[in-house]
Amino acid sequence: VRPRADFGWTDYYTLEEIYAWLDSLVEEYPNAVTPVSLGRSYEGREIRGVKVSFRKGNRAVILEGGIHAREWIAPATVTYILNKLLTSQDPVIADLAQSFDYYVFPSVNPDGYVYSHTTDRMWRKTRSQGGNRCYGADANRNFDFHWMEAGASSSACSETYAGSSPFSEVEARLLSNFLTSISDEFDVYLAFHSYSQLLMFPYGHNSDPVSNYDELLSLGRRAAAALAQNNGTEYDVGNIHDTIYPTSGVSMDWVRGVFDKPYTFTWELRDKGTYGFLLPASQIIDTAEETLNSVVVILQHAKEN
Ligand code: ING
Ligand code: ZN
Repeated sequence: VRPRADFGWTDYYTLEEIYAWLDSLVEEYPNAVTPVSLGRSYEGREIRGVKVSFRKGNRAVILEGGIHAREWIAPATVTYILNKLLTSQDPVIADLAQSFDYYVFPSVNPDGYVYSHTTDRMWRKTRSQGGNRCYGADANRNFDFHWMEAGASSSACSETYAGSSPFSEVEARLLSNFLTSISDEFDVYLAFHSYSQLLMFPYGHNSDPVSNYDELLSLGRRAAAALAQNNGTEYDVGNIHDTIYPTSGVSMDWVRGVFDKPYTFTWELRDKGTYGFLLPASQIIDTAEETLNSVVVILQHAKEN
């Protein structure tokens, strides 16, 4: 485990290193950062995160990373944003850090993340025992909202295996239980994937516009414009169904569909296929920094509305 001093987003970190870093935040910011655990994964690892709260009475924002194991830029970006919330001297970011509480989960599929480090770099799913000697389900097809209606597979060996039933995967179930327990607290849900450079909002199961479609589209476009400012990185913006492909049982749609949360977005981070899931570590900081710019636009809007 590299020491805290070496946690500088110049490399991808192991689960152990990310968790050690979370511990260091709790130590360094005892009045603002508290540890949160969703419970234990299929293989018994804790699914850990932190709550950041500088003020009483704030509404909350959720950051979800790593539901897909091989998308290493997602936990890297989520931890980068978390760090900036705690350390940034930029008055806009410092204000947003004070104005919301944050529940931050860098790696909600820890078994898969570890497996992608130790055994199979291209692993996506959980590591539960499926059928046909295949392992794992797609935790981002396993949520109980229009489960298995579109873009999900009932074959245990498929990369998009939806699981044997909604919330069959303990990781998805624990995340949903936690979100349910704090559902009165939050209005913003931000999930991070890679790759394709897309910024998406609900839904995936059909293309019917959500009630605030126009607001989300224009907000998403403004966020993408802010993202592009640093490095010219171009994102497409729209609902899941029309922007990437039909899907169902994904975490964001469950949050929107069950709790009607107004501001739910999913990023497909860099790149557009040159490196794909194997995005070089030398791109982490630029990716995370430009992404933060888009997050800021969304949070400022949420704050004002
Ligand atoms: N793509 C996402 C997937 O789960 C996605 C796209 C994310 C769709 C969130 C819907 C919601 O298939 C990757 N690369 O994982
Ligand atoms: Zn993904």
